[in-house]
Amino acid sequence: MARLPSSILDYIAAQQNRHKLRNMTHILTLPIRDSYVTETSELQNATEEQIVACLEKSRDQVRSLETEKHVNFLNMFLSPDAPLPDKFTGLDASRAWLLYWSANAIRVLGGELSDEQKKGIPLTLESFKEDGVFGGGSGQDAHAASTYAAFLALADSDDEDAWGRLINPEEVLKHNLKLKSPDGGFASNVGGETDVRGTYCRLVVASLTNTLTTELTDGVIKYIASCQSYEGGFGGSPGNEAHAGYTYCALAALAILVPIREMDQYVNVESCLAWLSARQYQPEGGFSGRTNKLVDACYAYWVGASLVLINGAVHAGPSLWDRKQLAQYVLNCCQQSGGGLRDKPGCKADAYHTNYAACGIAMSQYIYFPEGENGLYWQATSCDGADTSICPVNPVYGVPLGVAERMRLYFTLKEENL
Ligand code: FPP
Ligand code: K
Ligand code: ZN
Repeated sequence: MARLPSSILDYIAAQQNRHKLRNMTHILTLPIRDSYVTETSELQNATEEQIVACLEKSRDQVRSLETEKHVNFLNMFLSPDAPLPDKFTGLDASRAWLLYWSANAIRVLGGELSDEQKKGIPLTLESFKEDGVFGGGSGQDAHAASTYAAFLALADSDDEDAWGRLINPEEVLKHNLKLKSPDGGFASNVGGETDVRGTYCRLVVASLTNTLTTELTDGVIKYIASCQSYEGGFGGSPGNEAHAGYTYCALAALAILVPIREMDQYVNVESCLAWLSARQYQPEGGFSGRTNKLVDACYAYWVGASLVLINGAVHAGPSLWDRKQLAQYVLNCCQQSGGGLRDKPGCKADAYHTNYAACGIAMSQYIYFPEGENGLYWQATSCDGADTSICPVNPVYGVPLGVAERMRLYFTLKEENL
C-alpha cells in the first residue's frame, strides 16, 4: 500500500487532535481545509461547529429515540379530519409520498397504525388513481414516484382487500412499458425526465405485482450501469454528478434484477464502496449526499442502505461505517424536541426526514444478510446494544422486513389462482 506523505499524516493527526477523536476505527472523511475561502467552505465550517457543539452536549452518550413524540408528529399527516395547515399546500403533488413517509416511519419506529389510519390510506389513494397507477394527488397525472410511494403506503396499510381493489398488475405492466425509453431507462411521467429514480420506482412496483417481464427489464441493467460516475457513486442519468439518492436507486434497482452476490459483474462495486465510505464525515459523524456537501440525516438511509446492499454483494463485514458516530449524529443532533427528525440542527423536522432518518437508524442497528437468489429477501440480526424497538427495514424497498414480501406474495398467489 502506498504510504501517505508525512505532511498529510501530520495534517490528519492535527485534525484528529482538534476534535479529540483519536480512537477512530473507521476512515471518515476529514475536512480538507485550504486558505481559499468560498461560500461552500464557510457553510461547511459553520455547520461543523454547530454539530460539534451539539455532540459535546451529550459527550459520548447516544440519546435514545423519542418514539412517542415522533409518532405524534407523524400522526398529524395521517389525520383526515384535521386538514394540514396552509404552509403545506406546496406538498399537494406529494400527497402519496406524505402517506408513505408518515405511515412507514410510524411502523419503522416501532409504533402502530390505528385501524382508522390503515383504512384512510387506500381511501385517500383511491382518488389518486390514474392510468392504472397513481398521481401525486387527486386529479394529477400518473407519476413513477407517486406510484412507488402509493404502493409502499398500501403495503404498510396491510389491507389486502385494498391491494386487490386498487391494483391491477396488468395495468401496472402496461403503464410501465409505455414509459420505457429506448436507452433502457424509464420516464417519470408522460413527457417527463428519464432517470434512475424512474428505473427504481418502476422496478419496485413491477416486483411487487410480479410483472418483471423480460420485455420490461430488457436493457435496464445496462442503463443502470451507465449512470455510475467516475467518482464511484451514481448520477441520475449518464454523465451526471454522483449523488447518494441516485446511488441508492441504482443499487436497489440492480438488486431487484440480479443476484445480490453477482452485482459486481455489472457495476464497479469497489469504487462505489469507496465513494459511499467517503460520505461519512468527521467530526460530524453523519453522511453527506455528495462530494463537498453537508451532512444530512436522510442520508443515513440513502447511504446506509446503499452500504447494506454493497455489503450483501461483497460481504465485507459489519464495519463499513461507524455506526456509533452515525447514531450520535442522527439521535443526538436531529431529533426535534417537539417530535420529528430533521436534516440537521437549525432545520425543521418533516415527514421525509423523519422517515429516512428512522430507516437509516434501522440500517445501522442491524446487520443484514441477503437470503435467496435475488436481492429481495433479507434477514437481520440486531447489533450489540441496539434499540430493537425500531424495526429492521428491507434495504431494497424501504419498508419493515416482511411488508413488501407479503404484497409480492399476495400478487404471486393471485396470479397462480387465476
Ligand atoms: C439534492 O438536493 C438532491 C437530489 C439531487 C435528489 C436526490 C435523490 C434522492 C434523495 C432519491 C429519491 C428517491 C426516490 C425513490 C424517488 P440538495 O442539493 O438539496 O441536497 P445535497 O446538498 O445534500 O445534495
Ligand atoms: K440535503
Ligand atoms: Zn435530507
